[in-house]
Amino acid sequence: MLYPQSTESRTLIDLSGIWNIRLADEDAPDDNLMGKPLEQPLPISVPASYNDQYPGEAFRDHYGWVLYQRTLSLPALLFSERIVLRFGAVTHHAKVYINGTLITTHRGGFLPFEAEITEYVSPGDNLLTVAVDNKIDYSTLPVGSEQGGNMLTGLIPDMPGVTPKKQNYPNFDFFNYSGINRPVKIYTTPHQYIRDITLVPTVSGNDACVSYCVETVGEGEVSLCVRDENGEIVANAKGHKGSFTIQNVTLWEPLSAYLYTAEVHFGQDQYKEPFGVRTVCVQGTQFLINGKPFYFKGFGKHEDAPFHGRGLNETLNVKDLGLMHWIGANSFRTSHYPYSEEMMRLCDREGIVVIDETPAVGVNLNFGAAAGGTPKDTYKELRVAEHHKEVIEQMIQRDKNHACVVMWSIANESDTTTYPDSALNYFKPLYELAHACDPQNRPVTIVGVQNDYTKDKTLPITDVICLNRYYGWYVYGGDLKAAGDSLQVELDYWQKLGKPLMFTEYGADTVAGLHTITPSMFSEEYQMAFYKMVHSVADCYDFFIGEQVWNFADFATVQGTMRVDGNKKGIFTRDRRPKLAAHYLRHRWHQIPDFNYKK
Ligand code: GCB
Repeated sequence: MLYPQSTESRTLIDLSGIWNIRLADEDAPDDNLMGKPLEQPLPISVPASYNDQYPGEAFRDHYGWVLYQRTLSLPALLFSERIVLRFGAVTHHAKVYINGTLITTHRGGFLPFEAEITEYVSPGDNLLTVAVDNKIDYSTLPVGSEQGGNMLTGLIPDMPGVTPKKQNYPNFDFFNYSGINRPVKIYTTPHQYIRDITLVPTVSGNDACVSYCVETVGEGEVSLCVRDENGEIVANAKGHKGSFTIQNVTLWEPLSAYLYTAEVHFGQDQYKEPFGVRTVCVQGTQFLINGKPFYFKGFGKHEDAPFHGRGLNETLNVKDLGLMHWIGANSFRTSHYPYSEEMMRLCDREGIVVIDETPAVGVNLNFGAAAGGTPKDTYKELRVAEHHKEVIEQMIQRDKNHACVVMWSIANESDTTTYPDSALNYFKPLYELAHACDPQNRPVTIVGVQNDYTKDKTLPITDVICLNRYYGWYVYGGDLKAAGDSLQVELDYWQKLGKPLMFTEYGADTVAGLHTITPSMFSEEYQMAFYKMVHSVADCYDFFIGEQVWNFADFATVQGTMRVDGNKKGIFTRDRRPKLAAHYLRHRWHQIPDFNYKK
């Protein structure tokens, strides 16, 4: 799906601003009432999560549907064109009505969707209503408890007369921020239009050969004009499919980005797709970018900020990438869902390398909030298989042209060891699907949870072994010697597989400002000692090709005994102040080259 833009043939209207909102019920709203103005609505900022915009549990812990509404005032001059309404992301399920008519629905809270609305709108005022459901359960990604019930059952007997409030219990460790989290836009195209563009670069010597495919609707000829960053034409092509050559190409390199623009013409329509030329592949135990062994230095992150929640915050995106440059990082993973298109475009431009992850988190009923009792076969109990395919397809479809994306992560911390065959049967087709969907055929991974790795049959089929490891925190917390020794035992095990391995998470909760002479858990000194311990082990292994620490910054989670005002494993605080470990990592990462760190 193309990112909406204004060109010589397309008009773009951004609907960001103050909308109306009304909290609704657990059950879907009555379609027949969606053409009426909301009763006693409150103002709400879009895009942003609604949870932190008002004080009180009603907003923060809302369970179920909310109704958003605004007037769409459309100029008459748009009406000779095709008019499209597009949502960057609505978390988690949306029903969209115009003037009371249901025009589209979408499930999944982190990917865009759109609908042509030409027939449903008239010049002047129209009423746009968006019903949004934030319920998570065994059928959603991410996974939550069924029916808003607390997953921690069995600790106490049933208490007669006690009815716990219904709320979302995430089977994952981040707050279930909800609402219209990304921009809503209207754009026009001519009636015969460009639907999609696919670009696949290869490099040979000093030149790039880029094969392309332009999908269109209607009759007509396609032509492409490719410009460099100075606006000079470097290649031309004609036809829906084909290839063009860029001579003396400037490569897109990590931290040294270069973007070309493919200006595509079809009839009256024009679209400008930025793209970078770089190659990615796994060879033996190395991860090659532009044919050179790359070493990942960076973070697992979140889209998370005070007030905005998970809503698009472009100031914060610029700030975060600035901090990555400051600290010497070159990469991050979009833990645990695809990030905004705006962030992906920024990473293309800034040369930040991205591991792009689906929202498949919590696919594990023997872990976290779901754990306890007899072991469960996650893949028999959850109802996410079809939706999991959908999110893989939609994520790759959205992000396929981004130079910054070098690998797809199709899940975070699924249960791969309680019923190893069940997990393998579930994941093998998904792994193959991801490869089949990607025209650039990037490596595909599944991020592994700390477990009895010797039983795991799933991770070994992936292209890069990506591990989340908490030796020194959840395992051997406070005993960094035992932690380091166990880490070594585990790395010795994986080394035999002959594939590259990296850490996609490792970290320790750290309360900013808490200092101890002798490093002890939760202090800034312990966080630094923890990282030094892991690095002293990992640096000894050539097949260890990257370190992404957990987390870039402190972030909000559900309330609970495990979290004091959220997860505190940030290298930066939630307001982006550095903890002690930030200075240590900065020193280390500026000394580690992006390429050829390991032999
Ligand atoms: C993990 C999860 C991440 C959590 C982290 C933690 O393994 O992937 O979502 O936040 O651990 O801090 O416990």
